[in-house]
Amino acid sequence: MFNKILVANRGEIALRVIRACRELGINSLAVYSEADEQSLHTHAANEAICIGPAPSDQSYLKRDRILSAAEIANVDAIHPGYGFLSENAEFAEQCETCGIKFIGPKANAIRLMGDKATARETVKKSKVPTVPGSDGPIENENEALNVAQKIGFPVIIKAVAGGGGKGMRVAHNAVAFAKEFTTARNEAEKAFGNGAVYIEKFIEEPRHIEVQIMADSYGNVVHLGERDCSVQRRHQKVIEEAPSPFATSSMRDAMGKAAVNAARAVKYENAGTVEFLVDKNGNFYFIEMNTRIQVEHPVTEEITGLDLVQLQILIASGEKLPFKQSDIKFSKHALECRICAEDPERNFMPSAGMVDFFHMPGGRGVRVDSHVYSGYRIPPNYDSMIGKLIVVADNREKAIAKMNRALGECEIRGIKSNVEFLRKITNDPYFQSGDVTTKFIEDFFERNKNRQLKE
Ligand code: MV4
Repeated sequence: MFNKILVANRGEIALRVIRACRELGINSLAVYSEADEQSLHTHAANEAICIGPAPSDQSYLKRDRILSAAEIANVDAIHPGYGFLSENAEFAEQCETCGIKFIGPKANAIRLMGDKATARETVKKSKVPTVPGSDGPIENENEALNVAQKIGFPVIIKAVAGGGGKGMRVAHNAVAFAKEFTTARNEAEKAFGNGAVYIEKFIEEPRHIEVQIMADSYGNVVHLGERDCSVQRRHQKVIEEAPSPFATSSMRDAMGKAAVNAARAVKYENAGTVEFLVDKNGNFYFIEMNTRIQVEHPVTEEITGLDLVQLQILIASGEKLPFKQSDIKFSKHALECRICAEDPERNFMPSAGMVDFFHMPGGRGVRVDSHVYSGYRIPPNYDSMIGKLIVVADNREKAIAKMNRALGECEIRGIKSNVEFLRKITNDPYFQSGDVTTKFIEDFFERNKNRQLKE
């Protein structure tokens, strides 16, 4: 087992990894930017090294500085968390070259899944259902139009280097297609330095359901069930839950098997998430694989009783998965709300600054993963998520009631937060019914606008 792990991240996930290390008896090294000297991760770790100024590209994204810190402190492994360098294949490779274990998949698997067209083609060969579309990237407009006409409109044009919703365009007919194709290519070139795009049939009002997988370095792969992340705003998840209120046990089984096959297709190792779009008839289609631990991993932990971050560390250190698929039992219902420093009344504008007072709920079945405390100053340089509120209860209805109660106990002063907005969602009858697609928040605003007009 490792003696010391460098945590190459900040905020709640850095703290989450440090806590896992401590429970396993492993020393932790925090790296921090000048803006994060007073951040909890800096203080919770056994050691801490400053790696540069506040902007991420001068600190948390500086591979050479992080590797220097790793060498100076003599760490055995690096946990990248999510975001930053977590899906950077070159960084994973550099770690291995330096004799430091990267806690995550091999660089090759990151690379294959990072190219979204290659990912599609690779899993398609392994019996994983994909959305009807082009075979790989498409260069030429005529060829693209042929594919679009073959699969039928509407179609969606996606950047090969994209993911998370960036650089996507929808075309509803052949006339619009020419324009959208060119725009998508130009946007992709600008955003990623790679103009390559591919085409898929556009699935209307899908659910976003993803499957957690875990794989060891001996070829054992299991799935840990699904998470429903349909409640999103501008491609940012807002509420996640497990199990999905839409998934039947046969869907769960089939998606689980497909996710395991997707992981096997790239000889995947460590924790990963296979994303599917699910249409109204319950057909599911692979769209992407995320090769990291995800923000919403706690809902899976709460319904399986497993510690995913500890498992990541055990697997990286060369241990076998301590269970097989049939040992994994799902029970209860978990919900997660992402608490963000933002102002819902000003179009969710980020709200950095001094947190004068910060009180989080507690009680049975309530978990808070946050790096924030009273008197903490939120730097303006990073993501606006300041914590996650996770609840678990016997069923979905009780979990929603618990979440509503817990949100009511949150007290955050000095900055704006989305807590009241989250609470309104938990009170929404459509959310409560579980009939929720990726269009939910848009519809939610529409309904509430009408309500205000009527009153
Ligand atoms: C789609 C789609 C409809 N059809 N692909 C958005 C994020 C990226 N990971 C994939 N996304 C989508 N891909 C096809 N073929 C609709 C979306 C999409 C979406 C997906 C998940 C959650 C929220 C979303 C919001 C808008 C669009």
